[in-house]
Amino acid sequence: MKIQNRRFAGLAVAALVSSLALTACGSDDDGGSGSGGGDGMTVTFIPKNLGNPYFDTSNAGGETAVEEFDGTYEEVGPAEASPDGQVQYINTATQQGRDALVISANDPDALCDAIGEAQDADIKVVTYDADTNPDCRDIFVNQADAEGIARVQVELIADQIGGSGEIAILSAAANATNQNAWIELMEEELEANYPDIELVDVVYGDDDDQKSFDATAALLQSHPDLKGIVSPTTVGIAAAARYLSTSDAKGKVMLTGLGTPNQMREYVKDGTVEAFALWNPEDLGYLAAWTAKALVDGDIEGEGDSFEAGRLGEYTVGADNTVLLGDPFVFNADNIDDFDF
Ligand code: RAM
Repeated sequence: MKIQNRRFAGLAVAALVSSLALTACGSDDDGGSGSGGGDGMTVTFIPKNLGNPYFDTSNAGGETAVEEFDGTYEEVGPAEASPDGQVQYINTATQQGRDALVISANDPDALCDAIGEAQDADIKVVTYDADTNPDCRDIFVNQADAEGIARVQVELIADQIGGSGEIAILSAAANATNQNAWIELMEEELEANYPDIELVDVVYGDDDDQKSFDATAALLQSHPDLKGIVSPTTVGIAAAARYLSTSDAKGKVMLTGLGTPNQMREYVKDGTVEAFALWNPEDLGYLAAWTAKALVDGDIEGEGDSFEAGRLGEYTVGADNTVLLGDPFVFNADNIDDFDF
């Protein structure tokens, strides 16, 4: 764990703290019928699902940005993290003639037809958090470099289990582009650098609390020698921590992955979890909204173009029309109380 703290020491905690604000629920707000001009830009955020504190925080950042540029913000989305549910909301936003959509995709392909229709109607489409295939959206706002996200999780679990033994992954939805990319890179990292760690299972909790809780119980049953679980989803890691915290496996089966400090605090304090990682979700939503504005205003079209993202400053669109927020950050007992999201 100390290794990771050193590795990520370059990240200024103070900067992260100062850029975090208390966030309220980012659900529907002044629903605004589409405009396509007039008073201000209309921006619709479509998260993977509603009711996930991670998206409440990121979308609150989006709402702040939209307010800053005098646009109209709304958040809509499915209760379950499914692409079908998202397609309906994309279609509705298209009919309403919104100016921009900001989407965390539940599937790399399944949204592309609906997104194409939105683009035909002159709507700019930004993905954030979870991308579609690059050719079906305008720009992807990436929370952190995928290799870095994968590496930090492998380092954390390797450190926590003493460098050898069986581990499993508890993921989100089986088609989630972000988790699948990270899992593939974690597998490569394990293979290349951790010969004594065996990945024995990958299971899916669909970013649903109860399914993730049950999947944790099932993992422990089917793998009695399991030494660690990596859950690269804020929903999964919180559910797994809740399960472990009252089970005999507490402190014996280690758990890490990607979590929010507020959801994980009690499990860090009670010794269930040593350390986990994430980025700043509020900044992610904030940056995604400013990216949408730059697209609608015609300030950016693709790679090489730069724009101002409010308090975050200037960003440049990189390869594959991607904008990169920053680095992942490791949370542990020493720093978790510095954060409130
Ligand atoms: C969940 C979602 C989201 C992911 C985070 C880490 O909230 O799956 O897409 O980025 O976890």
